[in-house]
Amino acid sequence: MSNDSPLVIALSKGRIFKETLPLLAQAGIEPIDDPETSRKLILDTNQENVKVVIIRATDVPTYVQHGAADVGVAGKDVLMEHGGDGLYEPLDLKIACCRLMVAGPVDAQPVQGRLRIATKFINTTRDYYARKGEQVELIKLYGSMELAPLAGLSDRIVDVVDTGNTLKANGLEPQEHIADISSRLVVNKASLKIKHAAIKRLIADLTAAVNG
Ligand code: PRT
Ligand code: MG
Repeated sequence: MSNDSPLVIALSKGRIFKETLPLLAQAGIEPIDDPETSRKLILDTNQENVKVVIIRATDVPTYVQHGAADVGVAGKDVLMEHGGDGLYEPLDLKIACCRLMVAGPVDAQPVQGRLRIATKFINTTRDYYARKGEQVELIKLYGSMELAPLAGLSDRIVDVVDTGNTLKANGLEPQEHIADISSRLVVNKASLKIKHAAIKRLIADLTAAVNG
C-alpha cells in the first residue's frame, strides 16, 4: 500500500536533533534548514516525500500518538512519563544517553515525614516511590530542577543526569538510579499500516545506522 502524503518526522531542537541527524543522513534523509538558525518549524528535506517538524521534546509523543507526525525521536524519560498509548517503539537509537536519578544535597540530613520531591517527571516518580512503598510529596516543575533543594522548595529532585556536573555545581549528588535513558524511535500505529513501505525502510535504515 502506498500513500502520497509525506512522511512526517518529529524531532526536538538541541541534542536530539544533533544526534539524530547523522543517523537520518545514513538513511538518506537530510533536512534543508538548520533549526538552530531558521525560524521554520516544518523543515523540508532532500527527499520530497519527507518533512521534519521541530517541536518541544515533551511534545514529540503527543504529535506521534495523534498522527500529526508519523514517526518521532524522544528520550525514554519523556516516553515513560507520557505513557505508550498509540505509540509503537521499534528502535533504541542509543543517542542522548543519560540516567534518570534521584538526587539530593550532599550530606543531606534524614528527612522527618514525607520527602518532598521536585520534578518534571511526576508520573514516573510517583510510580517509582509507589513500588518502594514510600509516601512522598510531588512538586511539579518545568525546568531547572537543580534549584529546588537550594531554594528550600524540595528535599530531593528527580532528573536526568549525564556528567553530573550540573548537580555538583549546585551542591547536589546522585542518590538513587531509576532508569538508564536513551532516545527511541516512536511510530504512530496507524501510520505504520498506511505508510508501511516508507516506515519499514526507515526503521531498517536506522537500525543499520545504529549498528554500524
Ligand atoms: O530543554 P527543553 O525544556 O526544551 O526540553 P528538554 O530538556 O526535555 O530537551 P533536551 O533537548 O534538553 O533533552 C532531550 C532529551 O535528551 C531528554 O529527554 C533526555 O532523554 C536526553 N538527555 C541526555 C538529557 C541529558 N542527557 C542531560 N544532561 N536531557 C537533559 N540533560 C540535562 C540535565 O538534566 C542537566 O540539567 O542537561 C544538564 C546537564 O547535565 P549534566 O549531568 O551533564 O551536568
Ligand atoms: Mg533541556
